[in-house]
Amino acid sequence: MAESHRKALNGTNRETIRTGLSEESIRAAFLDNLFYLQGRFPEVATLNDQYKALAYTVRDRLLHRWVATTRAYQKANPRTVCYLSAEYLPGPFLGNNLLNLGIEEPTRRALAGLGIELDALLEHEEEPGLGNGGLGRLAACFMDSLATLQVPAIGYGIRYEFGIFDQVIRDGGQVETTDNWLRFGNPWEVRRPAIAYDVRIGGYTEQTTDAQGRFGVRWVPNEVFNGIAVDTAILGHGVNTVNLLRLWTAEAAEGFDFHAFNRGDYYGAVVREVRSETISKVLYPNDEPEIGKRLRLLQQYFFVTCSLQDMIRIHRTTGQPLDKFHEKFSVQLNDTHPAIAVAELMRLLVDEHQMGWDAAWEVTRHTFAYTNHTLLPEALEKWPIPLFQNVLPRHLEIIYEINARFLDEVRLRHPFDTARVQRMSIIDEAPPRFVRMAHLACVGSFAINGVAELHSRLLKETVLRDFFELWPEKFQNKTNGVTPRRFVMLSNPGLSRLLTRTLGAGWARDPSQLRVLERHADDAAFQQEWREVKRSRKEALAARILDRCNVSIDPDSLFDVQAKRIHEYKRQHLNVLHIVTLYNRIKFNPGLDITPRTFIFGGKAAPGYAMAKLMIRLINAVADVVNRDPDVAGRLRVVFLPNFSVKLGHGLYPAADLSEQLSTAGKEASGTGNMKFSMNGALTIGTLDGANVEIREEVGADNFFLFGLTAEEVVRTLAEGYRPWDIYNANLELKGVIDLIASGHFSHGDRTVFQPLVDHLVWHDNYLLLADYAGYIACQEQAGLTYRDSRQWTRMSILNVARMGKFSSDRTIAEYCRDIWRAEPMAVDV
Ligand code: Z16
Repeated sequence: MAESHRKALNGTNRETIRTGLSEESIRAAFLDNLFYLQGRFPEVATLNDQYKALAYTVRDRLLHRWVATTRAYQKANPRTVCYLSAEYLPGPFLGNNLLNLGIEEPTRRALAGLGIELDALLEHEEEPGLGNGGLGRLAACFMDSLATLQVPAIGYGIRYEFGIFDQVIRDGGQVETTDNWLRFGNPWEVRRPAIAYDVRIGGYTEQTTDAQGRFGVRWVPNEVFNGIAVDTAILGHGVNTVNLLRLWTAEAAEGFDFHAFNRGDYYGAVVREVRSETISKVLYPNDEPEIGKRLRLLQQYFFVTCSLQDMIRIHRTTGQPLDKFHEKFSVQLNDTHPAIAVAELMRLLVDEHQMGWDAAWEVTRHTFAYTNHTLLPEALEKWPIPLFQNVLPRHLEIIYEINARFLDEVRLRHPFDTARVQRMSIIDEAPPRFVRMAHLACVGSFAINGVAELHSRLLKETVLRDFFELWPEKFQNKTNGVTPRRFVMLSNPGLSRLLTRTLGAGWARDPSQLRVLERHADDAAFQQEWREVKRSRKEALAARILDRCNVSIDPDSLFDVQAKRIHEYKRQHLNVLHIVTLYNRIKFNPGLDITPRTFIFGGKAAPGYAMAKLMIRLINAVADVVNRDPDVAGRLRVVFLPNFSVKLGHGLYPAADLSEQLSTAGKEASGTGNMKFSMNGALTIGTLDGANVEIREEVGADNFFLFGLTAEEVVRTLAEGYRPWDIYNANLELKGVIDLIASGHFSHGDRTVFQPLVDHLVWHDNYLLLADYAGYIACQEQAGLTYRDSRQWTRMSILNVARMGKFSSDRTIAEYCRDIWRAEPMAVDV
């Protein structure tokens, strides 16, 4: 913590019930909050009362830093990063804020003095599940790093009333239930009713003429509602910077529609109010776009217009003219979800602020930068024109104008190349015609980046190739990272203590210092401590699994973990083929000496993705049979941990020995779970995909279990007419595994259950599981043997942690600041 900060907070003149950081101050504040905010006294307080009293106690301690930061920003008027993201997965706040404030120990003691256990309150917190997976969690890591690096930033998004569904496993399959995360209130948010903007929808446009005879356009909407700001403080680690996560919630424009009321339509007015509030009601639970879902388009436009109007308001308080907007703000588009911002900023500047088109375009194209997160063609967002026209008629006109000018540029560069013009157009002419959001994002941005080296290269060679040929200078790579505060310090305090004792405390802000660990990699005493840390996390996870899933697992077995969204390209079913392979080997050879393993899965499937749901069924079905079979007891266990979340991740990453990163090469843009596992000392078994490539480069090929085709080989294999049926017939062990699944062995004799999955594998297998099967099994065998050599395994584990410094999101953010945002750190004093 900055020394000035400690002084200011501990100085007697400043220490109040809302700022003091000592055990006594925290205890007094806790009791005060319990009484005055909850109306409770200790004897009758529920766990939730206690949790909230503590959360308010911690929030108070953030608040004056928040105010100090706002003041400092107002005074210095620094260049500010605005991160536009439809998703954020920040995880629970309490522990992270305690960590970043440096008051976990006094808080623990303060509560213990009242007979309350801090861990029980930490466990009670419900996390905001405002995202689907990697993309939302990346946004949260970026917010953490921006604050820690003291870079002025605002994260803009949507305050979904219901986040990602809760996953329950019933009869082996996924059942979705609503995530009512706000049920008990959210102590971290501050609602700002005064920060509200109009959001218009639908209607038509008409030409206008002003007093000077100039033409303009008026958009006459048929619905208007409001977006209200709801703010959450994001404190950096060991600094005073508190940045803003500003999420928008939708409300009716007036609480009461007098016009309707006068017509006697009171009921209709209330219904309209309810309808407007549905805009921020629920997160779409897909990691791929929902083509043609009107509400999803409304959500995107809703948060984008509120955010841009907010930036314009802030910019006007600086007294600078709007043609300097891009000097104040750099706006990052997190995927294409906010890409409508390109047209919306044009509309705001041209229609609402009377700027000429060319001047407005200069501002716009210097404001935005676009991050792409996928190469999967089905994941590229496009909106049917009839829908778009209906919801955003003015924006469609603006997009046509942007497109016309852009295509002129393409024609100038490539005369006679009409195919290219069609390929690059923002409009896809195939009926009913679509707006291609990635093209809009590319045309309106000064920088375009992928999220790992391989992904950025493939972007330039495949989906965005034409754009790369037109504007090579726009293309960059920014390899993803994760915050070591949440994913090492907070999740793995035992490892953190060992690291700090060995290296000093600097590693969390400067993880390149972890390299010093290399010296200890073969030190027997250090190795012993290392294993004890891992062992304790495995025991804790085993206890949790016994409690939640009623399965007992052996902490001495190899914990082999795959936690991520369920997707065919991520190939959880390849993992299952390995499990069934081992199962068969033991069945055929009961005395077989193999490394005992516990396979742990976690992850949600999109509710409409039938094959992913079938994969969950398969995992649970195999678990059911394997865990009950006495022949394999003590050697194989399989667990599906339901409802994977950031919070569950805290318990999972530190307990893993082996991290499964199995995506078909060329399909996973980056992956970030791969980084969290390795930073906690798990070894990776993986393909040359996404950030795996760079992880392997950093930790060294000897410390990584590599298998599988390369991205180039994948393309070639498919082009040459891939025949999985032949592989199935040529590999007897593989055939045995697939036949066993097909036979109904794992489905109570019912051969139909897994037939779609089996048929798909042997006849199509677009993700090349069968092509990679033999290599994967051999590689797993190697991993199992290595695990038995505990000195070798521990050495590899230590070297992984020592060499993972590159994957701190601080490094990623520093690169964005330098190469894209041109943003500088600005220290805040209190
Ligand atoms: C998402 O989480 C990602 C991509 C996407 O198109 C949509 C969603 Cl919701 C993920 C990528 O799959 C993953 O490889 C990457 O690490 C992550 O975004 C963050 O960049």
